[in-house]
Amino acid sequence: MAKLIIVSNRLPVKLQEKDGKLKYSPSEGGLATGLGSIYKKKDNLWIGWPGMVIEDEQKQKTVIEEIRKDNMYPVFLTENEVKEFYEGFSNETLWPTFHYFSQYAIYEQDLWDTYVEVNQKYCDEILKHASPNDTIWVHDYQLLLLPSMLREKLPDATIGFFQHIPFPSYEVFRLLPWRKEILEGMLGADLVGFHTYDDMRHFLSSVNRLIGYGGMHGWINTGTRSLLVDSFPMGIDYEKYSEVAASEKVLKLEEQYRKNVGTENIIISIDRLDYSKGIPQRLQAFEMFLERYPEFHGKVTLVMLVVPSRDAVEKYKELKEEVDELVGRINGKYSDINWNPIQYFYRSLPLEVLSAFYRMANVALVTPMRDGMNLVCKEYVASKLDQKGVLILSEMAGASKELSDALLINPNDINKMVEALHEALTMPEEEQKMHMAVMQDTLKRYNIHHWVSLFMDRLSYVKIKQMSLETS
Ligand code: GDG
Repeated sequence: MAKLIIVSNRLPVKLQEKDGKLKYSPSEGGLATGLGSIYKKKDNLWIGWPGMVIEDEQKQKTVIEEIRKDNMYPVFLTENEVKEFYEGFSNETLWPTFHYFSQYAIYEQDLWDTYVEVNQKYCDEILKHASPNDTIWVHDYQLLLLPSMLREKLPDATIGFFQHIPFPSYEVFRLLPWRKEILEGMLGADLVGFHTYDDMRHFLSSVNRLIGYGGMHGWINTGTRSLLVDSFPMGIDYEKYSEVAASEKVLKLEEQYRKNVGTENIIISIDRLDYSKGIPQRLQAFEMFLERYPEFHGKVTLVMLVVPSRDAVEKYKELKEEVDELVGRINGKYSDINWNPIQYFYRSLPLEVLSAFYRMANVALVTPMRDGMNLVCKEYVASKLDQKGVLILSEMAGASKELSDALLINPNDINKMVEALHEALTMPEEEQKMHMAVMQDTLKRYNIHHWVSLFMDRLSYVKIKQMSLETS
C-alpha cells in the first residue's frame, strides 16, 4: 500500500532539555492540526528537524525512539547547518527576497552550498522510508530543491510541494544568483501550490522567462513531464478556535484582562517579530491616531503581542530595538497615571491567553507589508462569537483575497490606517456584525481540513491527468 510522507523543515514537536533529559511534546500548529488525522494513520509519516541541535548519538537515538511512536522521523542538523541553511540561506536570502525586502538579502556561495547539502540530507532521510509509489508532500521555502532530488531517485512517486510564503514577481526573483536551480528544484513536483493566484502567476512567469517552459491553465510542460501549478488558500481549524473562545477558562481570562486593561476600546496586534509584518508602521499609525483624535485618550489601548523569532539574525535584532524604542516613545508621550496607550508583551503566550485577547479586542490590526496568508486575522474572526469586532487587514496579506469584508488598507499609507482605526472604533454594532458574519461563513467553510483535502485531491487528479497526457 502506498503511503503519505509529509516533509517540512520543522517537525510538529517541541523538544526541551531539562536536567540533561530530553522532554518532548507535540506542537499543534495549523499545519500539524490539519494533517494530524492523516500522518498519524497507518504507515504515513512526517519527516523534519526536531528544532534542537543534538549531536550526541545516544540522545539522537532517544529522540528517534520517542517520536517514532507518533509516526515522526527526525533529520538532525548540526550547529553550522542551522546557521547556514536555516538562519542563513532560508532566512537571510530567501525570506527577504520572497517578501520583497531584497535590500536585506545576502548572496553568499557558502550559504547556498549548505542549503543544497541540507536539502540532500532531507532527501536521504526520506529515501530510507519511501517506496517507489508513495506520495510525498514537501512544505515551504527551506526545501525548494527537494522535489527534484526526490524525483531523480523516485521517478514514479507522487510529489506535492506547497509554499507558505509569497512568490515574488520575476523582476525580484531574478535577483537571486541561484534562481534557475531553485526553479528546477521546485519543478520536480507534480503539483506546486501557493496561497494565492498572484503567487502562482509570478511563479509561472519566472519559469517561463528563466527556463522557457510554458503551458496553459497552470500546466507546465518540461518536455519530458507535465506538472500543475495552482492556488490553495490555507484555512484554520475554525472549530478549535471557536470552541476555545467559548470555554469557561477563556471567558474568565477575558473578564480579568478587560478589568486590568481598563479602557472601553481594545485594539489587538499579534505577530512573530518580523520586518514583513509591518510592526513599526502599525505603531506609527497608532501614534498618529492618538495625535489626531485626542478624544480617545484614556479610552483606547493597543495590546501588542510580539513573539520572539529568529533572534540570531541581525535584521531581527535591529527590528526588536526599533519596536522597543517606538513603544517607549509613544507610551512616554501619552501615558498618564491611569492609562498606558500600549501594553506590549515580547514573549510567546498560551493559546487560551491568545483567545482571550481575540475575544476582548473590538479591533484587530493586522498590517503586514507582505504575508503569504496570515492566520492571525482568521483566528480573530473565528474567536468573535458575538460577531462584534472589526478587522483591519493589509491588502498585502494573502488572506485579504478571501476577507474582503475587512477594512482593507495599504500598510504604507499611514494616513489611511489612522482613518481605518477611527472608522473601526466608531463603526455601528449592526455593521460590525454584518461584516463579521460574512467572514465567519467563509472561514468556517474553507477551513484547514478543506485545504488539506483540496490539495490531496488535486494531486491525485494530476497523476491521472499525466497518464492520459502520456498516452494521448
Ligand atoms: C507562515 C507565513 C502563512 C503567534 N503568537 C503566538 C501564537 N501564534 C500563532 C498564531 C498563528 C501563528 O502563530 C502565526 O501564523 P501566521 O500565518 O500569522 O504567520 P507566520 O508564522 O509568518 O506563518 C504566513 C503561514 O505560514 C501558514 O501558511 O499564513 O503568511 O508567513 O497561528 O496564532 N500561538 C501561541 N502563542 C503565541 O504567543 N500559542
